Amino acid sequence: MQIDDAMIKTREVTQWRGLHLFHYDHSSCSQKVRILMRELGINFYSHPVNLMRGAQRSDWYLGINARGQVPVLIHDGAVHVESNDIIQYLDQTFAREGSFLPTTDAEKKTLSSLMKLEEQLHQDLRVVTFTYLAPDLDNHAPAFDESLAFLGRFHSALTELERMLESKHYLLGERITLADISWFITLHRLDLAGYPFRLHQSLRHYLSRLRQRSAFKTELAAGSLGVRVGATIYRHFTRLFRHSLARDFQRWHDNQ
Ligand SMILES: N[C@@H](CCC(=O)N[C@@H](CS)C(=O)NCC(=O)O)C(=O)O
Repeated sequence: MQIDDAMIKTREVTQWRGLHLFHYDHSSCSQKVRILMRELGINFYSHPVNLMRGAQRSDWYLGINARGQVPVLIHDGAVHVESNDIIQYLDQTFAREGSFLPTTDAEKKTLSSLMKLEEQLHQDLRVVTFTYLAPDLDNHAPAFDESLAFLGRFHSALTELERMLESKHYLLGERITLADISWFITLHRLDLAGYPFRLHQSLRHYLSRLRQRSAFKTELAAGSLGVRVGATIYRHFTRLFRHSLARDFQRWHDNQ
């Protein structure tokens, strides 16, 4: 989605030429954009926004994106937000051969509903992230829902994805598309958090296949080593002594 020029208060960015990305290493929405940029070999000026230090709430940044979120793409002075829109825009604008857009009308419709579903589950993914994977240093995580309804929403979405993958390699068929790029980090994080992927075997194999692709593999290995090691220790500590997604999932399941 392109932000209306009149809404941009930090006027200097409207003069910027080329491609600029405001992003954060560990933001799922930023990760999907970086994966596509790697896949398409797109170079960009990088503007890291440290979400753990609240940099997204500076006046300067709010003057670009009043929502105070990453990612933001600036292309020749035009400001774009919403990660799923950004990846579509990038593909439409920069992919020569090797586009990740679907071709048929039926596939385009499915892409749009898959992206909508991924976006709808974004708040639930934040709950998963800050409950099972990372400390909420900036105090901006959504509240934990004791009813565990978020796990039910993931279960029905993953059951749907599993059904789509039973007869295909990728969500829309035999060719990788933006649908796979959009969903990958959500699935990867659920896996890291301990979601029971044994219930979705096709999805488990699909995830391993995607992780083998160079652009995806590089993204997963990116970010500072200190943060990645710290997150791994935190994740195991949390699982042992505080919250376990596998145990919570079982609790949710038993209550159905
Ligand atoms: N629907 C938006 C969601 C963007 C979003 O929630 N970004 C998170 C990081 S993944 C963020 O900037 N959070 C900072 C905050 O909420 O303070 C998109 O897909 O781009």
